[in-house]
Amino acid sequence: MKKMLYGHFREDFMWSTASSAYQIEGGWRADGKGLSIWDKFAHSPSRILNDDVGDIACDSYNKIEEDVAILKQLKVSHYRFSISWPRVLPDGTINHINEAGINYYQKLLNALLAANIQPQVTLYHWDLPQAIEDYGGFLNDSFVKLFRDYADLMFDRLGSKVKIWITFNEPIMVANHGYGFGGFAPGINSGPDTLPYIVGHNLIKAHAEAWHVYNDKYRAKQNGKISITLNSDWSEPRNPYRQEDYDAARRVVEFYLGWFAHPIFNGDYSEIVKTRIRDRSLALHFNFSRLPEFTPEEIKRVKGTHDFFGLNHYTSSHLKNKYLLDPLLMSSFSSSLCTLLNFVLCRGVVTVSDRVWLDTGSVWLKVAPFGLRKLLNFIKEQYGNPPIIITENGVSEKGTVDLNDVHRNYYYEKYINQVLKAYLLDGVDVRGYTAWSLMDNLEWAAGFSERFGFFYVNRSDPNLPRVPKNSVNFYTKVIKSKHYSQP
Ligand code: GBH
Repeated sequence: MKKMLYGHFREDFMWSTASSAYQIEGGWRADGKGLSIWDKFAHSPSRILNDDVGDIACDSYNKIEEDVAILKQLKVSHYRFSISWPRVLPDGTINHINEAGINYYQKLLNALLAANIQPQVTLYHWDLPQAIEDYGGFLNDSFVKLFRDYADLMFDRLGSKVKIWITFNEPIMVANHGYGFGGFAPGINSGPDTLPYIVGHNLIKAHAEAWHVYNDKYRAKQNGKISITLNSDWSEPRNPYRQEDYDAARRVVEFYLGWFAHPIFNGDYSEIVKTRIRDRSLALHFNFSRLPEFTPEEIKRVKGTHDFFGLNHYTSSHLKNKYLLDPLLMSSFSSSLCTLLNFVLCRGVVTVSDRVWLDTGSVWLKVAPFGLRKLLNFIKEQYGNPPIIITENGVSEKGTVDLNDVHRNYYYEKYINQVLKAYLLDGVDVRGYTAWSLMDNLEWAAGFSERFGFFYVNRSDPNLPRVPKNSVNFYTKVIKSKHYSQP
């Protein structure tokens, strides 16, 4: 039997839990807020399971006190939430500032600080102002300046109270699911190989500009840290004795995490990403690669725009090499078929999940704690041993409400123990851990059906009370002991 590890994280370890604006705030038209792409998406038929919408969500817009009270109950040192861009800038531009929206975040920040909870603030967690989308959204490179101006305003108005900033949450989801497969807002289904690369390129440039604004104008007086949050599963070779499976597994992480991490940490896209996309583009009779190129000045501007590595991680899979189907054949598939085949297969691999791994309330999420330790080590080796903040990790349930969520305790126990191993045994510089999520909320296209929260939100009661699940006690115990050991 494997021994559990006993030991301590750093004294200043950040124990956090998270949420995002569209998933919890509601108040979709309150006090001058503009519409976001998720407002529009959710109101289109059949985009979200059961046609759920985030109009009210958990009503956090009107429940600052309740939310801070449950954070206090959890005893977290930090809380990660996001700002709704159209709430503060209804048309996306600084031409029209919605003071009522800024006021909400000021009040939330004040309440958190009064409770001695440090904020970790995400500028963009998927709710683009619809007004920007109407001009092409992330496909239009004026997006870079719009994001820069928005970030500048937030640093100016809120920055004295914030020490941790995150520019974008999971840019790959924005690119692939928003503009490639269409399962997320704005719901554009163009296939995985065209628009997502343009979107990704603009996201990287916008991130870099926000980092530079902070660095040049605010860092000296506000003394905070700013970076980006990337998500990745861990990919384990199906057969580690087969070099081609090993290479395939690695290629997936390089494509997935490396798409964004490589330019930001190492400069430019990695060779493997550049070569593969170029080869496939040429085989499809393009006379250029569909992956945009950075100019040498841009490479310099982007490289090093990080103060930590923000990581979201939930699950792992096994990977087998798969020789690419004939690219012309692939291109003749409808994009919905490509959705089925998915991003990964289009890159020459097949995903298999281990039947031994436990199922959860999300089809994509199998419990495989070892993967987090491996991914942390991958980041340490590939990106120069950066300080890492785990900005999300967690598990869901579905169906009948059971407040005795022992499966969640099990998940957190095993995953946090792997983080401790990475820190103590492998020397990975882990600075914080964030459990997703504070409370049950709108799980994007899955609506309210998948529940990740520590607190159950009773949606049949108009007051939307937050009811603690068993895992509240578990997480609180872990935090209080400041270390982790098997209870
Ligand atoms: C995070 O994304 C988000 O940041 C957070 O807002 C969200 O609530 C949380 O996870 C839980 O999902 O539908 O089979 O194509 C996590 C990464 C990757 C999870 C893509 C959902 C969809 C797989 N996500 N995945 S599928």
